This record gives sequence, structure tokens and C-alpha cells, in this order.
Amino acid sequence: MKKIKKICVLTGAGVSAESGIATFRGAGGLWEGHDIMEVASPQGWHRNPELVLEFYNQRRRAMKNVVPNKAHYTIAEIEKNFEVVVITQNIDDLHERGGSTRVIHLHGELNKVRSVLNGHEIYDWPGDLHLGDLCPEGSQLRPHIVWFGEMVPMLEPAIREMNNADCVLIVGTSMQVYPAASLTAYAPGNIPICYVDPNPQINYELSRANRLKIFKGPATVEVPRAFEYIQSLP
Ligand code: BV8
Repeated sequence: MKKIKKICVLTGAGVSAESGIATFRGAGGLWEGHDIMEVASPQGWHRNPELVLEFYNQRRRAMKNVVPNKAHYTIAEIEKNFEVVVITQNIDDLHERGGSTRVIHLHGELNKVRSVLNGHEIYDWPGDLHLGDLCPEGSQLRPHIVWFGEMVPMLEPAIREMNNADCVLIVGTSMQVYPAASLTAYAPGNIPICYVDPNPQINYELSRANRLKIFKGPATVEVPRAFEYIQSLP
């Protein structure tokens, strides 16, 4: 069995839940009270851009009042013993603030915006964003977020990282949103996959994993336990 050197950590909203950021699909979740397509789709943006901007302005403001939790810190700490790449669906910056040095944001970043005309022009934007906030070339700025129905630009880099992972740790995701939820299929077939979640959802790709180990519980408790398990592997 190959010695574990590289760990890919695939995270979702659950890793930030104990920091006080609402998940999407839980009771009282972000999508509760919102039709996803109203606030997180190009159609919603065209129909009511102010509603979409306010949805992200509220989340950007809320992000200033939260801090990383023990799961973020543990994921950063194990960089001392392993090569670690975090592949997150989250748009918050808690992995970076927790100390992780290699983070791929599959679905964008709350603190960044981009030109509606040119997706490659990305700007840091810690404050509220309004209609009339324009890029230097004069086009409207939008959240640097991947909405439903939009391509996932960081998918290829994420797949390349999974291709040579020696271990995958999944933390706090319902594994329902594609293509992010398919990423474990790009990891080598015989490596250990650990899944930390109080309510783990075994999707098709995970049902094909032959070394899947579930750590059922909250991330702050189960992420340290999962790393102890990974470190105990030959
Ligand atoms: C694309 C940014 C194509 C916005 C997001 C039918 C079948 C399959 C797929 C589709 C389909 N119809 C449409 C699709 C495609 C669609 C999709 O997957 N839809 C789903 C809903 C069915 N995907 C797309 O549209 C993607 N693009 O396919 O493009 C294409 C190709 C070519 C050309 C053009 C287009 C784009 C998807 C990205 C959408 N953007 N976010 C924002 O953040 O506001 S997705 C959104 O969901 C977030 O990013 C979030 O990260 C992601 C996944 O959610 P989770 O993170 O898993 O959160 P959730 O609440 O679901 O779960 C939380 C988990 O935490 C739970 O398991 C819970 O138990 C756990 N938990 C709770 N507390 C704790 C905990 N865990 C640990 N500790 C705790 N304390």
C-alpha cells in the first residue's frame, strides 16, 4: 500500500457551520426563504440584480463576524506532515484564515468581484457591491461566484489534484452539487476516502469507493479523529 503523502480535502458548507455560517440545505439554511434560482443563477441576476447583490452583500458582511473553527485549523495544521490541497465549494475565506496555504475555490469567493464582460478580470472587494460599481473598462461588476448553470472554471485544476491524491478527506458537504460532487471519481481507485459529516450522503461516486470510512458527527470533533485515523494507516 502506497504511503500517504498527499491529501485532498474536499469541503462544503458544513466545515464552516460551527463558525456560524449557515449551510444551504439544512433547516434554516441559506436556501430557505430563497428560491436558489432567484439569487444564485444568471437568470436571477438578469431578472433582479439588486436582489442578488443584496444576497451576497449580506453574506459578505456576515463573514466579517465569524472566525475559523477547529476543523479549519486542523486541516491547516496537518500541512506539517502531509502535502494538503483544499478543494472547497465554499465562498468564505475561513480556510485561508485558518492557515491553509493551498485552497481551490470551486464556486468562487465572496470577497472578490469580476467584470460582467470579462470573467478573467477579478478584483478584491471586501465591501458591499452595488449597481453602478464598474470595472476600469466601464462594465458592471458582479460577485466572483459560480452560479447554477455556469461553468466551474477551477474544475480542471481540482481534477488534476485529485488524480494523484493518496487520500481524500470530505468534510461537511451533502455531495449533491455537480460537478464538485463527482470529484472523488477522479482519485486513484484504491485510496482511503474519509467522509466527515453528521448526515453523510453517499452519492453514486462515493458508492463506488472501495475504501470509504465515515466519521459521523460535527467537523470540529470528527476532523481531528479522521486525521488520527489517516496518520495510523501504514
Ligand atoms: C454546471 C455558489 C454546467 C453560490 C454554488 C440535475 C442533476 C445533477 C446536476 C444538475 C441537475 N440539474 C442541474 C445540475 C447542475 C447543477 C447542480 O449540481 N445542481 C444541483 C442542485 C442538482 N450544477 C451547476 O449548475 C454547476 N454548473 O453544471 O454547469 C455547464 C457546463 C458547460 C457550460 C455551462 C454550464 C454549478 C454549481 C455551482 C453552484 N454554486 N454556490 C453560493 O454559494 O451562493 S453551489 C452551493 O452548493 C454552494 O457552493 C455549496 O457549497 C454547494 C454544495 O452545498 P454544500 O456545501 O454541500 O452544502 P449543503 O447545505 O448542501 O450541505 C451541508 C452539509 O454539511 C450537509 O451534509 C450537513 O450534514 C453538513 N453539516 C452540517 N453541520 C455540520 C456539517 N458537517 C460537519 N460539521 C457540521 N457541524
